Formats: sequence, C-alpha cells, structure tokens
Amino acid sequence: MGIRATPGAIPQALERLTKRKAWKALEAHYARVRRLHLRELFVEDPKRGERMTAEAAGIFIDYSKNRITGETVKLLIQLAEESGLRSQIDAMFRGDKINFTEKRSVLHVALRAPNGTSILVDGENVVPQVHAVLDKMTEFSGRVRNGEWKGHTGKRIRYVINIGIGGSDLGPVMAYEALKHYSDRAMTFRFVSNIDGTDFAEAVRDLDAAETLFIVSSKTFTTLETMTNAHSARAWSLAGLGGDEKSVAKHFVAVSTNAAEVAKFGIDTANMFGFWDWVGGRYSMDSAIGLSTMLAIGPENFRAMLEGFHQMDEHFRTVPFEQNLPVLMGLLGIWYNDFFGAQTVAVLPYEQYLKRFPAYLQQLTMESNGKHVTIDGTDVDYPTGPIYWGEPGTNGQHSFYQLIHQGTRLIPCDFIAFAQPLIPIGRHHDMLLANVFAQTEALAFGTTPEQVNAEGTPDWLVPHRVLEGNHPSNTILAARLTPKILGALVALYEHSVFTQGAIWLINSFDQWGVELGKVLAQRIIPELESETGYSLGHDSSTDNLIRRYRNLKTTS
Ligand code: G6Q
Repeated sequence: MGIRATPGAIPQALERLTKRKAWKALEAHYARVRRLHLRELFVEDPKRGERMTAEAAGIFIDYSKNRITGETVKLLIQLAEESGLRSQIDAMFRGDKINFTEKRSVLHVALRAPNGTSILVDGENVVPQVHAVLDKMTEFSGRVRNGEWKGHTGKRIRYVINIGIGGSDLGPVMAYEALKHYSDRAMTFRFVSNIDGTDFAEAVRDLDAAETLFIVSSKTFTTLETMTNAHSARAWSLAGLGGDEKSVAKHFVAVSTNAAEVAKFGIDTANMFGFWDWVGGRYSMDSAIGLSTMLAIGPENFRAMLEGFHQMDEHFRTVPFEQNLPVLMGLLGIWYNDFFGAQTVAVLPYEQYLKRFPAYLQQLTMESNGKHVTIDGTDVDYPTGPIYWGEPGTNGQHSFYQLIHQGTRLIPCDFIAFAQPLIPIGRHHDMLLANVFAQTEALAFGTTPEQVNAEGTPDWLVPHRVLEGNHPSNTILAARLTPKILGALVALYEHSVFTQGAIWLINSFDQWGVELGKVLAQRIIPELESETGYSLGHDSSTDNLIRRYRNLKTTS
C-alpha cells in the first residue's frame, strides 16, 4: 500500500511495512534462528563479544548478548534502508514538518546545535534564537546562584521549585537527580507535578517563602495540573510575603511558549524563558524547560550536557547504520517487539543517580511510539511501542529479576553502567559492577541441568534450579556519569525511538491521547464541586461513583 505523501516531510510511496522484502526475509530468518541459544552463538563465534559492539560520544554498547546472528543485523539494516530511515533522519534535521498531524517541525536537535550553525524553520534560522534563550538562562542562573538575584525581602534564593507535568517535569526531575553530584548543595530543588494537593503541600511545608523561587514550566501555560499548582504557589508565596503583589516578580519565573498566558498569570514576561512549538514536551529537557537543571548544576555543566546531546546527534545523522548506536538499538527493539512478540523492555541503570531514568524513558518511548495508526491513517498490522519499565540495580535483582530469569516471558534488558563511581566508597563500585556483568552473563547463559546436578542437587530439585538463559540484553557502558554523558545517553534513546517510529510508519511526535486527558476531567469538576443541584448523564457506574463521592466527602 502506498503512503500518502506529506509535503516535504515523509518519504513517498513506501510499501506497507509487512510487505517489504526485508520484513519477509526477517520473518523467514526468525523461523530459522528463534530457537538458537546464546550459548551456541558464543561457541560458534568466540569473538562475537568483541565484534558486536559499537561506540560513540563516550558511550560503548555491547549488543552481543542478543538473540541475533550477523545475518539478523544485516536484514534489520536492510529493513531500515527499505524504510527510508536515512531520508527520514535528514528530514528531521532539515526541519521538515514531520509531526504532520500538528503541522510542526521536530527540532530538539536544534536545541543543542552549536552557535554559528543553521537550521531553518519556515525559512528562518532558529539556532540564534536557541542561543539567545540559553544566554538569558545563563545570565539568570548566574544571578540566582551567586545571590545577586534577591527575593522580595532582600534574602537570596535557596529553594527552587519547578512546577510542571509530563514533559515539563519528568526531564527536569530526571536531570536534577542524575546530575545532583554536580549541583550547588547550598540550594534545594523540588518538583511539583501532581494535581493532588499533597504534592504541593509537602514540597513547601518546611520552606520560607522569602527564599523560594517558583519556576512555572508549561509549554502551553494552560495545563490544568500546572496552573492549579501555580495558583496555589502564588497564594502560598503571597501569604508568606505579606500579600504584596509586587513580590511575584521576584519569586516567579515562567518557561513557556505562551507569552499571553504568562502575562495573564501575573509573571513579568521579562522573566519568561521561551521555547518553540517545534520542541515536543518529552524532548524538551535541554530547552528552557531545563532551567532548574541549569540553576542546579550551573551554565557550564548545562552546556557540557548539550555538547553530549550534540555529539550523539551527529553520530546518528552521519554514521553508517552498522555502527550507529541509536539505529542498532532501535532495530534490536523491533526484532524483539515484532518478531519474538516481546511486550516490554526493562531499563536497568546500575547508578543510583539515574533512579528516575526509567520513569523519564517511559514517557519518551511510550508517548512517542504508543500509536496504532500509520501515517496514512490506517491501522498497523504489527505491534508498535513496547512497555518500558525498570529500577536501578541492584535493588531490582531482589525483586522482579526472578521473572526475567525464570518466568515465561521474554524481556529484553538494557543494563546501564559506569566504570567510575562519582562517590567512591571502599569496594562498593566493584561489587556493583560485578553484579552488572554477573546478571547479563546469567541471563544469557543460565545454568544447565548438568551444572546444577554437578553441584550435588537432588534430582527433584534440579528443574527448579535450572536457568534456561537465552535472555537478551544490551550493556551500555561509559567511563563516568557526567553532564556530557547524560546528554549523549538521552539522545541515544531519543534517536532510537525515532528509528523505531520511522520504521513502524507512525508519527512519534504527537500525543492525542494526552490531549484528550487534558479536557476529559473538565466536565466532571463542576459536578463534584456544585453546592446545589447538578445533573449527571454519564454511564451508571460513573454516575453512581460521583454520587457516592459527593456523599462521602461530607461524611465525618
Ligand atoms: C509531552 C506531552 C506532555 C506535556 C504535558 C505538559 O510530550 O505533550 O507530557 O509535556 O502535558 O504540557 P505543558 O508543558 O503544555 O504544560
């Protein structure tokens, strides 16, 4: 089936994915190799562990413990080529409106483009605008960090609270946690996202309004949760500062694309940091949405993070697919998702500072590729985005790893580790890394009945103790978690998501499901709040729950 051409954006007249030659060849190949065990593959090709590796921007990936042969990689790359991946990459970097359902360019790569380069949106070079905002953030961060920026009563800012949700929260929280080691410990950072009032109340309960700065982060500046929290913050701040409206200018700044709404809220647009509609929420942590990150780690570290992003961007844009980290990772994901029928991917960072990385990745991957309609508006006939989940190691080993080792599901894993600890203490780090290598080895090779027998295990116990192995994993290794490496790591996943979306023929850059959620609650709010009469017209379950809620909320 031909694909409807979208002017200047999507490669034209591509065949339906499952009809492509490479797809058919992969189906036949899968039937041949699906039972092959990693034990055999390593015996047949003893150098596989050195060969099936790739490296870029300080990140090394060993993908040899995947259920693949050289032929698998060849066919997957052929699939990428038949899918026009190269021209789709070029279209994104060129600023084509590849987010065609929202008629937008997709240019998070411009957020880290070096000064002096040029990326055009509607004929205008956006790189100078990006750097103008970065300079404004740099100037502001400098003043807050050195105490020159004073609160309303003349005290310096010690507490920064980012108010935002989704893409305006998950990136900032993850980056703050990931780079806490580099942060100014004289300042405290908190993140409020949930409309549950507890989130806000707990964030401010021990703070002094005179020393607290709120960053209201919202691309649209209309999101229910963020605006509700921002209004509560405004009331709390004013109450703590004697009710003087002039204090808002010293204690509130905004990050948004919507100057009119920012002004309406009462924030001076001089204290607004802008970004653009070509930055998707989940791709915005390196835009002004990262203001809290810059305040925490300082402008130099923030720019080092951008450099890491940029190095991975250039790698993705220019390096042949055979050595291209995001392409290889994306293709391996497709192999398990679409051929083995794997439904999830576990992301397992062996670095405590990356504890929020799986949550961040859940949005990046699942909001981007959780789509069932192709760009020509028809239903897919293959599975798209898998479920991402994970916890930092080694904690997960004592909980859900059991199911990965001995359960009935195939769960490909990404292990993420660093050779150097940021805080060396005794033998901790060698022990941590020993667990990474032990787990990937055990997952791949397991233990055979013979091995279990040889340990003197009684026969009846043997089947319980056998680990079949053949569980695939990638090991992602870097020297040290630095701002630059974090940027490269995030870009690696961003482009891996792009690779998959391009092959699945879906728009990875819209989120109509999220948009619906933004309007649904609006109808019910007045039904819950009405003091007097209200009429319900939902289904019997929803009506009954609303009536019960209204009764219960006034019961003492
Ligand atoms: C991200 C999504 C979504 C968005 C939030 C917050 O890609 O669009 O998670 O980031 O809904 O939106 P605002 O920044 O407009 O408040």
